[in-house]
Amino acid sequence: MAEPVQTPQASFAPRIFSGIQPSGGLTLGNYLGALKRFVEKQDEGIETIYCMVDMHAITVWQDPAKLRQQTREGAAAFLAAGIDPARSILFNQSQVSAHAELGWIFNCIARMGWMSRMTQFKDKAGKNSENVSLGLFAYPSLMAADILAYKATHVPVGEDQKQHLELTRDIAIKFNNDYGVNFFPVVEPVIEGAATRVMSLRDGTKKMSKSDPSDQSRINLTDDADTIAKKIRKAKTDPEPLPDSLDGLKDRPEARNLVNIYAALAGHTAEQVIRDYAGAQFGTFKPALADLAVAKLEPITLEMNRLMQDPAEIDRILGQGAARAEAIARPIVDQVYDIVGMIRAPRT
Ligand code: AQP
Repeated sequence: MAEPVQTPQASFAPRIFSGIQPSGGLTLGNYLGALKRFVEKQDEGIETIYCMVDMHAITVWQDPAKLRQQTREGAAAFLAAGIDPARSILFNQSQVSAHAELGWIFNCIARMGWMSRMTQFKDKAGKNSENVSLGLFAYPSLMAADILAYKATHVPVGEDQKQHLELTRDIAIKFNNDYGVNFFPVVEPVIEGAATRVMSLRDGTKKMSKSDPSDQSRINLTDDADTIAKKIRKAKTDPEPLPDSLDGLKDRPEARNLVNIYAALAGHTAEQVIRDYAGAQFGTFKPALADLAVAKLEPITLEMNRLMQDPAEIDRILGQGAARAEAIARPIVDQVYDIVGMIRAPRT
């Protein structure tokens, strides 16, 4: 094994990568924790690469026709939220084989012990860990490949992905050390905003998730105005009015969640929301939140519906994005093969 080397981060040009699984319809959690911030990043003068990670989605069973529909719908959500395919690269993961190829190399870098500590695997596998797919266990190493196939330096994500990004850093460092190279950057997670972890509307201790069996637990980006308002009205809360400081929300996870959602949608801090609504009952706060949610989400939903009328156009955008992504990732993965010692002979 070669001598360990330090990785000077300054030598890597900044590049942003992030993805969303088409494992269901996108939720308000995906919007506030990821999509909304992806759009903001587009204007920061750094190259932005965004991906519907369909290969991650099949780590749990997906009906093929639904997977295609969800991938297009996810892409439509990116576009409707403001991702401009001329300024950002937008594609679906399986169209760029570099992800799977580098994922395999990283399966040989990551250690079983590292993977066994991943809380998302434990949560998703639950008591059924003997029966879940090997892909679900290896998920974080494919995620590292998604990011590092582009030598991305910054990854905007929700709070739940923090541990996977730490693993991505460990994989990059171990690869660099094992092969005595300064090849991969050590990525920075970018976890920002008032709603980095949007919680279920039925249980303030559980993450809002697209695969939660209860549709009442989440707001889907495809929900119409009435449905959004109803779900917020029925969201679990407690009988107390809102306090006059954030400290007063410490043991009130459901109330804290609604305040965070309001803040993130309004572009305020949670402190500002508490100042504005100190002493308010949920009978006042929930309708205000519902109005705000509808005002922010309805234009996105309408635009998604419009885009979904023309699936061929969505596929065209994803194909173009894939060609641009491939042009970046292919030479990087080819260099990885050279570093690792794979022969790449000319085809005669
Ligand atoms: N509740 C959430 N709050 C804030 N951010 C969230 N994200 C997801 N849920 C929340 C962020 O959205 C991005 C894409 O996530 P993903 O779809 O790839 O996977 P996930 O985190 O496992 O999301 P779900 O909805 O829970 O999917 P399923 O149910 O299929 O597992 C990430 O940046 C994530 O942090």
